[in-house]
Amino acid sequence: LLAGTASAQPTNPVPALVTRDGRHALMVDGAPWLMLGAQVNNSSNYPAMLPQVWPTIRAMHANTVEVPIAWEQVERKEGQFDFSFLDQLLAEARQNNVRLVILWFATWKNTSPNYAPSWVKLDNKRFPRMTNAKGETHYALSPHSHATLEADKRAFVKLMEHLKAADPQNTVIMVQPENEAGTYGSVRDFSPVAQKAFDGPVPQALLTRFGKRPGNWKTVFGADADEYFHAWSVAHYIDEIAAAGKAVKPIPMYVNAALAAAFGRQLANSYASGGPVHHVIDVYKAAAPSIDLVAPDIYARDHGPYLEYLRLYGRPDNALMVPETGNAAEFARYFYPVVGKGGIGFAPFGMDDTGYYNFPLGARTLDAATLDLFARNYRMFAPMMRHWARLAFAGKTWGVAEPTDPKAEHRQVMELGKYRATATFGQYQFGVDKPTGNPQPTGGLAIAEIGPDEYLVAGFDTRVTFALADTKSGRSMLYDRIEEGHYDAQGDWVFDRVLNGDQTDYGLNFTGRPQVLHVKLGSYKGN
Ligand code: N0T
Repeated sequence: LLAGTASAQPTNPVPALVTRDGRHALMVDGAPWLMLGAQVNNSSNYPAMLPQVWPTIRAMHANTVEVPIAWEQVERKEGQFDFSFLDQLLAEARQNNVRLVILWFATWKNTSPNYAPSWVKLDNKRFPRMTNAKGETHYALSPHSHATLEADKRAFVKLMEHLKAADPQNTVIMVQPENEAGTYGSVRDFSPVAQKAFDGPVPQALLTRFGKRPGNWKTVFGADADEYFHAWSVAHYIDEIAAAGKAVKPIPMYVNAALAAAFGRQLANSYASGGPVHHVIDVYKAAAPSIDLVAPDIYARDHGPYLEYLRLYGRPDNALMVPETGNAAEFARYFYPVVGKGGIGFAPFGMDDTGYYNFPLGARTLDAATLDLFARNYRMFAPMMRHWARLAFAGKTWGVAEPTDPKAEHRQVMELGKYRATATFGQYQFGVDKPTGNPQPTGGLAIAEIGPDEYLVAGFDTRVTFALADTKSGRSMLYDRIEEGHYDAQGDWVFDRVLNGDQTDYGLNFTGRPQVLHVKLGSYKGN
């Protein structure tokens, strides 16, 4: 319209992970975003499969889909690149009004090089595999090969260049370089080149992070030396790839972990050693400054370990995100502690209709009833996800999932500051009976503080009561006003009715109906 108004054109900020006061937000289009995610099956990364992806994604009401892009698919012949699937994926994601997370399956996919092109995975001479402690060839590619790193990096940079050109609207909001990196069956690479590095000095960044004095790996880290060395080597390799990609387009990048046991310490050759398991998060932080966060793939069904993983990975220096979780019914409720702890995203794995089910990790079959347990959460949260993400970034959210440990007595407590909320599971709505748990563990509840003495409360298959946290205040709490309503497509609150009487006198009941409440609490002197 006018010359020199270029700066007045609408800008499209690149997605970013921001941290403030030890809390995190994934900024998408300039505001915090809550990833109501889903990950497709591994081999759904071809155009012919997409018609079997979108119906499931739509049924879930997901707003973000995680899809692999494989090195073998974009560079089948060395130096010849083909991003036609990515183009198709971008177009169809936009039609379906969802954002994307790209999973770069390359040097390591569940630790193996199966997704590397044939010219890589069949050429041990040029792209060496690791050597185990016995001197035998190990299946995994070595993180100490410069040639492998350069080849992977070159393809990844091409991918990011393509994204930069083909995705000015940032349909892709995050990228995951590699997938479940690390190594099964050998704690580290014992090849001569690796051994030489192992006998050499520990890098300064790691010494600083751990407050250690200089030395070689064994003298500095003792029993942890082998695994820390491997974690450093793998993380550093991925960091170089991520940094080169970010130099093209600086969108958030994360790595996902095939987890070690939540409690206790296993032998390092019994899990993906060198991957971002919880006890090496600090190694990753030192080795991979270009990686925005490390994330747990949680397939543990039990409440205890699940919550422990959330605790281990949700840190002031590490945003909580669950990029993969089981798609069996009992995983759906874990959405609530994730969003309650300010998590930026949650994604069940295997969400398409291509006929593969990774039981016992996930569902035996993804039937409609199972799918709907995930869908009901997203349906309810979709219109308020921006609102929720802002509140989470401000540290004003809580959430619980139905526990299965008998010691928990079907009860979870949330300390909200001035108030305490107690959630119980498997009780009649009148609330005089003891909680016995739901027929299957489906209960989940999230609470956000939206104003003084006022809370947004939403969930399913849960009862909740509020009380003053200070039981000796000489005051009694009452429900001043409880509004039931919903958020509209613009994210504004729409009042439907006031809850009172039986609906509030004995506690608030969340059933299988989607229910969002605004609960205003009050108190009076006397008890
Ligand atoms: C996950 C998924 C996919 C015997 C498994 C979990 C995804 C990857 N890996 O369906 O392969 O790409 O990130 C590995 C869990 C191993 C447990 C072995 C139990």
